[in-house]
Amino acid sequence: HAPPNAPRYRTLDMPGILAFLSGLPDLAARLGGTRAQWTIREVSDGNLNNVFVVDGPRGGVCVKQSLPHVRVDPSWKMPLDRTFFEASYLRDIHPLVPGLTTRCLHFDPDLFVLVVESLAGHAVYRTALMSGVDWPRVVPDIATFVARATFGTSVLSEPFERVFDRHAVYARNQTLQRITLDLVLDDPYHDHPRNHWDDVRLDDVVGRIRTSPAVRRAVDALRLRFLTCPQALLHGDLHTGSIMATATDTRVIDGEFAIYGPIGFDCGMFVGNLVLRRFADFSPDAGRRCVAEIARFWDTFVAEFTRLWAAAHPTPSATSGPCAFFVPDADGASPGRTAFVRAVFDDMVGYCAMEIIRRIIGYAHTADFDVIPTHDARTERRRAALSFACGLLDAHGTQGDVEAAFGALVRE
Ligand code: SR1
Ligand code: MG
Repeated sequence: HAPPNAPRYRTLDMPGILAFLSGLPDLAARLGGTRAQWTIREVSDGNLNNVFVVDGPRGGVCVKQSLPHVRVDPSWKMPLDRTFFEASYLRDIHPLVPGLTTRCLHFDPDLFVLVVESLAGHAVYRTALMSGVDWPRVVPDIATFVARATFGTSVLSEPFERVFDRHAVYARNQTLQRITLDLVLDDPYHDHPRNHWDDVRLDDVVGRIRTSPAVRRAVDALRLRFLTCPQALLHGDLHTGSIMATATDTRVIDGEFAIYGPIGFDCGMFVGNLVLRRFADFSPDAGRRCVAEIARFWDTFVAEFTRLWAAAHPTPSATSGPCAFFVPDADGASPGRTAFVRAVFDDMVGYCAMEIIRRIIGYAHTADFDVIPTHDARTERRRAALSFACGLLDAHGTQGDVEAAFGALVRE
């Protein structure tokens, strides 16, 4: 049934997807051959949408369609506009990170269908990590992605008028912003029917998270920053399931949660998922490797972000650049830049902790712990991850570097 504000909408089945593509000459040419030669398979993996991969003799495409409800819960009704925001996000950031995401090939505003390049041979990074791969390119690639996509959509690189116009577009992405506000930043910190965990042995650590005054202060501040600190265009859901990779190629997908917000939110969600993986990994050097990965992420992010900043504001002139008050001092550093990057670090640490917590006690859990063979061991590792996240929030704002914030992972 078509929602009242989208009269031409219908959910496409597989023959419907093939018919849709055959009516688009550019996409049909990309696939090659005739419609009878195309193959289609459903690859829906996330919580929200239908996703299909279509292959033809010449190439393949990935087709994503919004549903009028959450895919994994049809009783949870939802507007269709999320693929519009994902298409907009890809069009805005692809020029900034061309090799690190996919190109938007087509968006249909009646059917809310988005078509992107297909990533043949790539694996969902979370699944790859669970199978034990070690792909050293992914972490620095994601750091580079975040640095370039956020810097390039901020007032640090563009006139504020253009940034504010774009911000106004994504400010309409309220359905998914509400999901993040509720599911990531709010529900886990009080009783809510969407929360769930399957072992009462987690109750005490959940109680600790909810009653610690320092944790409550940090959570309140981070929730407020999410809504009041529109530093740059964020991916908004940058967990390891939003990354497709091979050993040598990394692509960020699924930008439907795109919004303006604090840059450390994207950093923290990614790092939080690395930490979740660490707690599910029993290999003896898992902690050391995780701390090294987080350090590599942060160092690469800072190097790229400050390189872009210095290149955009090369001289200490009061009138140059889109945002002249961010010029460096004569020695090339900048007190403003140092403070900005430090705030991104604090946000990264805080949102990392909130991502860990919501993935264990909130609505949307991740598969990371499923590889652990026994229920007792799964509970013990979840408990350890929650305690670690609680510690991050307890000390929030006092950890000056990766070692101070995450060093305990070596011992966990
Ligand atoms: C109802 S949506 C639940 C979660 O799935 C998405 O991938 C986001 O992470 C969201 O929080
Ligand atoms: Mg997703």
